[in-house]
Amino acid sequence: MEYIQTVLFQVATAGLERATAAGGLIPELDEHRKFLKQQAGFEDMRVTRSINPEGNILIMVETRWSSDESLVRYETNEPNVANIVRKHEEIIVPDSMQVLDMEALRTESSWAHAEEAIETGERVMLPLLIPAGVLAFALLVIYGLSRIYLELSSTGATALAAGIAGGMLLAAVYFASNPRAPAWQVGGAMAVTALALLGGTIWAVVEEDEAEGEGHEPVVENGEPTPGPATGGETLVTMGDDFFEFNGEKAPAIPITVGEEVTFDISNQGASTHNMRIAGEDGEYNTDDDTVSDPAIISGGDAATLEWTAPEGAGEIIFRCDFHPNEMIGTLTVE
Ligand SMILES: [Cu+2]
Repeated sequence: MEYIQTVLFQVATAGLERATAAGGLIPELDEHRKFLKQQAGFEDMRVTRSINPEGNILIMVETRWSSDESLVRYETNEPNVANIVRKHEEIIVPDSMQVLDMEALRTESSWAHAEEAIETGERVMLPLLIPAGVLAFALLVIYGLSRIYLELSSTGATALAAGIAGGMLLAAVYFASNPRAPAWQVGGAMAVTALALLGGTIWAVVEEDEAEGEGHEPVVENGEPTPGPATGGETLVTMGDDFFEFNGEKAPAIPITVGEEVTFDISNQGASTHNMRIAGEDGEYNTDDDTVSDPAIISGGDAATLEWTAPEGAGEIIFRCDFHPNEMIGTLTVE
């Protein structure tokens, strides 16, 4: 809140010259300003004038104070505007002087207080916002990059990693050699990184969803599993993390006709690396008569084939993923 003392008085037109002359009222009020600036609580002094209908000069001297006490202290001691004006009463229109004490209802300083309150709020918020922002950015980096890598082929992921490393190196060299780089450059680099990462993450998540959707489509028709191509030709086997799937069945038993040549079309729709290894007729893995998918290591999102000839006798032959040999298994039912 602001407190204002207004001293109003009139000077006859004839007295104006004396008022402005050296040693006159107006120079003395200017001098008084220096004294006021040293007083506690003083904020501002304004001298304004106008001509009233009688042709006299109406002068208004305002002094502004930050508190009631500072104004009262000023008024009850000398010098003050009122006693300076009284010393020049020969040029003052008789009985024209009025002294008013006023309280400002709304002032610049109340706006200043509001700003101060906002600043205080910012001071409280900043220590919370900065770590929260850093955490969000770190999570975006971890989640986003992992999603993006999983969606890329191994060559693409290598290229992306090389690109990111090169970009980080360039940025580090630039900011190290320009330690006083303006804030907008640092902020801009971070914003571009965050946007690229966000865009890549959205792309990766959308791609993954589409891949999942495709994976489930051919599995069920009219609510019933479609019979697989039991004899010859191509047999579609999909891989997830960590299971084989055939006709919607996990750890499937795939029917094969005796003596048939089968080509398994393998689609790794998981994120992990898998493969498919069919045991030999002895039912053992890693013996000479195993058959392994081509390639023998199938990255997430990649495809492979496996050509296999069923034995002449009926029976069950097991297959597995070498990377997840316990849970990722299936059976070929030769009949
Ligand atoms: Cu596996």
